[in-house]
Amino acid sequence: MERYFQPEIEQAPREYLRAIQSARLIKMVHHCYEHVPFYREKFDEIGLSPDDIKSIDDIQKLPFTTKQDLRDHYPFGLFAVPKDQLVRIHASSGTTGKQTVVGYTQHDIDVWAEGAARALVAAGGTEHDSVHVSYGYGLFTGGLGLHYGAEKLGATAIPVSSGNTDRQIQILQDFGSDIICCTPSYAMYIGESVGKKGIDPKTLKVRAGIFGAEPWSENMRKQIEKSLAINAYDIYGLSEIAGPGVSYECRCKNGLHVCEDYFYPEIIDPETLQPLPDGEYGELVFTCIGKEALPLVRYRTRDICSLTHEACECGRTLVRMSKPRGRTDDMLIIRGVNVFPSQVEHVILSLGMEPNYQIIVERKNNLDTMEVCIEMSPQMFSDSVKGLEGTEAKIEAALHTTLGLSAKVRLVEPNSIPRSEGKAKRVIDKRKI
Ligand code: DLL
Repeated sequence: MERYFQPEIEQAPREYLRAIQSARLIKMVHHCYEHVPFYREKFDEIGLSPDDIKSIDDIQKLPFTTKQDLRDHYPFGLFAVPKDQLVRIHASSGTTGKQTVVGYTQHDIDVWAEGAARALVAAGGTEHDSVHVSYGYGLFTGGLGLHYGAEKLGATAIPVSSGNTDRQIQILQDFGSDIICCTPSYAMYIGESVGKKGIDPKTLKVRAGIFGAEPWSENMRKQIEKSLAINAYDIYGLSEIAGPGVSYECRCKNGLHVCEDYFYPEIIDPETLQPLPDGEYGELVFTCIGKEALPLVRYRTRDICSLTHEACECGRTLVRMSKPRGRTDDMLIIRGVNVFPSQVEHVILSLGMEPNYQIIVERKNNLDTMEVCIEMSPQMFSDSVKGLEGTEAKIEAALHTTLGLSAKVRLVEPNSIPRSEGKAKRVIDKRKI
């Protein structure tokens, strides 16, 4: 029998969902206008009164919000509640070292945990299960997101966090975890390590995995499912909107059901900004219709995917988004960490280097690696090897501080990085996922 965490929403008739969305959108637009000066100005600029929004069909009258808007109002400028009403803050990396800061009231945490709990149940989870969470705990939303989802479901959360793969496997064996949550690349690595240790994955109790935070392919799904003897499900989210659980796969593994009672999705053409119909790929846009602290209006995610309202065999009526196919900007996701080439550039320039560099990303033994090749100036070229190694180490340390990720730095000969007449090709992504 199919199980749902909130059948009254997940299986709701479409008209009922639309009624909820309309009521919540109206409330949210007033909330934004009254409490966020940024939105008040934006609405005034285009002559829009909150009263002009009478149903969800009016959503296209609203202006868009971008990551740049969040940066311009760093850290708390777009919050719609006083800071003492926040119960949690998270952040994700941004350009030039500045993070995108997001805040949650208790209500917002509950909403987010509901999304994550829906995802766990859609992956076959129950309140009797132990949920091994290997997403990082910290400002990143992965760890705490699934953790609160597991607790909301009444399951047992095991907050292992990421890293120390031997220990992960030991805990899987000893605690008899039923569900594992981590990035798909880390799941590949754990699976491979299980094999190398000569452990038969069928002897592990774990039966399902919930993987997201970065794009992954059907091929990776097959490999993970085989190496860990589990069913692998996708989960999507972004800190600006909530964290993991904005959308999730069900047993059909054919698109991710969006929690559209809280996060209303649209697909737009990123050039014309016009809405696109079901089935067409474009940029995913979300409007938070049930959040208090950071109720973003038509937030441009930069993720490319499509939507479908076709009925799903699992019985859920919630709209499905396709697995994200890529991004419209240059953000890279390396071992689950968001990296913008401009962050790398900022570090290089701040250390007095020339902006001639190339970032090479590869996947070795299922782990992402990042190498930054930087051209030396002709003067540096005559430096001693020891001096150059010292410079490389200094840049590596600065990159680690800014990105929260280790990268290998290699100083290369002057004029050895190809010049471009158009946009510079800063990134060579050799990963095949
Ligand atoms: O990655 C939240 C998350 C944690 C999702 C754990 C799933 C599991 P951010 O760090 O803000 O939040 O990064 C958000 O990651 O805009 C996508 O580009 C990418 N992303 C997240 N989930 C998926 C996925 C978390 N399932 C950005 N497939 C998003 C492809 C994903 N890309």
